[in-house]
Amino acid sequence: MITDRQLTCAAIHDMSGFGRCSLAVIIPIISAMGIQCVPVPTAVLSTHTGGFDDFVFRDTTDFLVPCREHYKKLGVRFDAIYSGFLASEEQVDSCLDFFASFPQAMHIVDPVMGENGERYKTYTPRLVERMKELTVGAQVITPNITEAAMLLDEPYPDSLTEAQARNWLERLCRSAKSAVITGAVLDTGEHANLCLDGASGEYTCICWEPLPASYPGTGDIFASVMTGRLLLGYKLSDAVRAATGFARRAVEVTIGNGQPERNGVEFERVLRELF
Ligand code: PXL
Repeated sequence: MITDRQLTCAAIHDMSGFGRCSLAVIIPIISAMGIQCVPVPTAVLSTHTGGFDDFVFRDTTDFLVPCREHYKKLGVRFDAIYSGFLASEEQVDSCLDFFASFPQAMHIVDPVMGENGERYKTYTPRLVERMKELTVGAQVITPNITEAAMLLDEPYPDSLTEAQARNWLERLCRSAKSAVITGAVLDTGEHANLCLDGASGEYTCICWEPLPASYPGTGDIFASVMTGRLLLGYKLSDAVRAATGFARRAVEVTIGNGQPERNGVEFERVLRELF
């Protein structure tokens, strides 16, 4: 399955300095999997927005299109384009433009918008509406349960049955080719990552007993490992299983570190497992 050609992934996400989110996590993880990561920052922040006040934020909207034009001119070949946190409505158009410019690449959309039933501080209702457009035609989308509810115009569920979660996946697959829902709380009390491969119809539910802590950036760890595995030729269910396992291991070694949850997951301690 492993190819010897250097795979390349453009990562259209923000660069948040402290707190282990987005590009600060995505670049090392994708690189550890032997894949070249080309970061395309949507914003530069001093920290992520989950639990920090007074963070410094610079929107880089005017950077995205010229950046894409430069790569096109250079003839850079992307095997995947993986998008996440966006800073403005206009960046939805820039991402669509990126996808259209590299049609042979795998388009992975993490529709980063919120967690625990709340929108992130910088996300307006209009930006949430526009994020729905990005999911149309994507190979795989990876909303957490909060984002899945937003995409489907459903109220945030405290818990849901597996049948409901599967129904949500089917509805998400009316826009995207395949869908993953992360961090769902099932009515059994278990937590789950669930996926539906739109092409094969394969449905997978990976459950675990809830852990005593929850960290920002866990979704970025999950989606980066999943993206890497897909690029290495794994089928969706195996990529999701591997990504769930790695994210869980990283969270397990972080629990009990005496740090606030906002400092993020100490994935550096287990990064070598991806090599
Ligand atoms: O991990 C999601 C994320 C990405 N980018 C920024 C964030 C968050 C979550 O809080 O604040 C800036």
